[in-house]
Amino acid sequence: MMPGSAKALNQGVAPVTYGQGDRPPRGDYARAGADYTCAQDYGQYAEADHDTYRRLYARQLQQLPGLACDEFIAAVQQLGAPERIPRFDDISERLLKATGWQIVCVPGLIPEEAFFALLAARRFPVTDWIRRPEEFDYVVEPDVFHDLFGHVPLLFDPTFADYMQAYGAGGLKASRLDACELLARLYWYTVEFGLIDTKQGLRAYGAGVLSSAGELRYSVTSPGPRRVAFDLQRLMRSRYRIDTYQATYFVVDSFRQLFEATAPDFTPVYARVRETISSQGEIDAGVVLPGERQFMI
Ligand code: HBI
Ligand code: FE
Repeated sequence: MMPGSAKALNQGVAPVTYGQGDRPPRGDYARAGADYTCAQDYGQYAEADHDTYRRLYARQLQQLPGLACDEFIAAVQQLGAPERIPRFDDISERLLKATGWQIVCVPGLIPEEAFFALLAARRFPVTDWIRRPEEFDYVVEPDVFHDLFGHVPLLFDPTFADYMQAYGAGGLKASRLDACELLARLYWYTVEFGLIDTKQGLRAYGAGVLSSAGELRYSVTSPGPRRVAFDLQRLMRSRYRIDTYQATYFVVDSFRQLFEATAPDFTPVYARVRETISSQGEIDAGVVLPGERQFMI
C-alpha cells in the first residue's frame, strides 16, 4: 500500500501512525472508504495465518486466570472458535445483541478523527491482517489478534462498552480543542494498559496487556513497575512508553469509575492540565508523586 493512494480516496487525509514516527502504516488503504472501513479480506488468509492466530490465542488464553479481569474471561469465548481467524460479521452479530456495538474492518491504523467517529457510533475498528511468523512475540502495529482478542471481549460488558463510546465522542471534541495528545494518554493508560482492583487482587483489562505474551504477567505481578490510582488529571500529565513494557500502570476500582470520569465536559480539565504541565511539568513514566498512593503487590 502507499499512503498516496489512500490520500485520493480518503478525502485528502493520509493514514497516520500514532507515536511511531514517520514510517507509513502497514495495510492496503486503497480498499478503504472515506470512513476508513472496508470488507474483511477473508481470502487473504493462508493456513499459516490461521495457525498463527490459533497459537497466539492458545498462549494468551492459558495465562488469563488470575491475571485478566473476570469480565474479560467471561466474554472471551464470544470470539468464537479459537482455531481460525474469525469472520468479523459473526462476532458483530453477537456483539450487537449484547451491547449495541459492532465491529468493522479497517486496513490498519487510521487517523484519530476517523477512529473517534467510529467509536462514537459504537463501531469498533478491527484490522484484518495478521502478523508474520517472525513477529509472533511482538508486532509494532495492531493486527487482527491484538484488535480482536485484546479489545473486543470487553465490548460485551455494558459499562465498558459505554465508556468506549463516550471516549469516541470526547475524542471528536478533543480534535476541535487541539487536545488529542492529552486524550490519547487516557486511551493508552486505560483501554490499552489499564489495571483494575478487585476483591481477588489486581487484574488486567487493557488490550495491550491482555494481548501481550509477557506484559500480562508483568503488569499484574512484577515488582518492577509503579501502580497508581486512576486520577484523570494526573494521568493526562503522564508520558508513556511505546517501546518497552509500561513503567507506570493506572488502577481503576470499577468500569463505572472509568465511565463516570468521562462524563463531565473535558474543556476545563484540559485547561487545568495544561496549567499544571506549564507550572510543574509532565510526569515521566515510572515516576511517583510525593504522597501518592501505590498499589503494592
Ligand atoms: N486506528 N485502527 C486503529 N486502531 C487504533 O487503536 C487507533 C487507530 N487510530 C488512532 C488511535 N488508535 C489513537 O489515536 C488512540 O490513541 C486514540
Ligand atoms: Fe489497541
